[in-house]
Amino acid sequence: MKFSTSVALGLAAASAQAHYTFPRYVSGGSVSPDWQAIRTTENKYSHGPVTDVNSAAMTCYEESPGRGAPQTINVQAGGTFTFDVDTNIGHPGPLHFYLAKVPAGQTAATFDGKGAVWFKIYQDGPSGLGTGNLKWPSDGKKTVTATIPSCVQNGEYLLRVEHIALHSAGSVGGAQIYIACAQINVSGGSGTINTNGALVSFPGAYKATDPGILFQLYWPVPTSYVNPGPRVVTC
Ligand SMILES: *[C@@H]1O[C@H](CO)[C@@H](O)[C@H](O)[C@H]1NC(C)=O
Ligand SMILES: [Cu+2]
Repeated sequence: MKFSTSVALGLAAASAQAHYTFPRYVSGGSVSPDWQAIRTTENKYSHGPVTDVNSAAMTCYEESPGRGAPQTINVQAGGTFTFDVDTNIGHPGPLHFYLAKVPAGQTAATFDGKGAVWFKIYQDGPSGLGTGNLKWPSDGKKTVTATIPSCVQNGEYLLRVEHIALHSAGSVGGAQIYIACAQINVSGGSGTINTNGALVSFPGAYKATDPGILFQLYWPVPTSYVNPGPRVVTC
């Protein structure tokens, strides 16, 4: 009895270690404290994923929706924002970044991120398609960096990082989605961005059966990967 309990605990610890969160940002070479400009996520202890794409957790995976984070970080349009991963991107899959402009009368700390407000600014996919040896650009990364498009409008935004782990994605609900939202204030943008037809809601943007979510990672050997969600908005 004792033996099997410790074996079970060991397995649980091993799988929890592969899970991850995005609690910190990197600025000027230093790493921030946890949950300063990034809203505390529900998985801050478990590090576990969202697996229901229709869940309210798909917005920002917040522990306490409505609370906001204490800080909002100034970022230049065309500049970057780096999330520090706890402990690293431990599973294979695509990385996405989305932005949502905070509506007039609200702030990055108060906006709930609901509605068709999100546009995608980055996605990546694997190399090695058709070889049985896929390589995902974010695999094992300790930090992930979003570049804020130079053509955005100035003002406050939520910046949503999303990594979709595909190692168990061959059945519905098997994809593991890791999410966090940073509060940023953008200046220096040209404001010429065109988000027509590219604004989505979370939840709402994805279906459990989207080919990039319900996906056989290992067999049959994948020959293509289609990221879920809208087009990437570029300048
Ligand atoms: C956002 O940036 C603008 C331009 O630098 C600045 O005037 C404004 O005070 C900033 N807002 C916050 C909340 O920091
Ligand atoms: Cu995991």
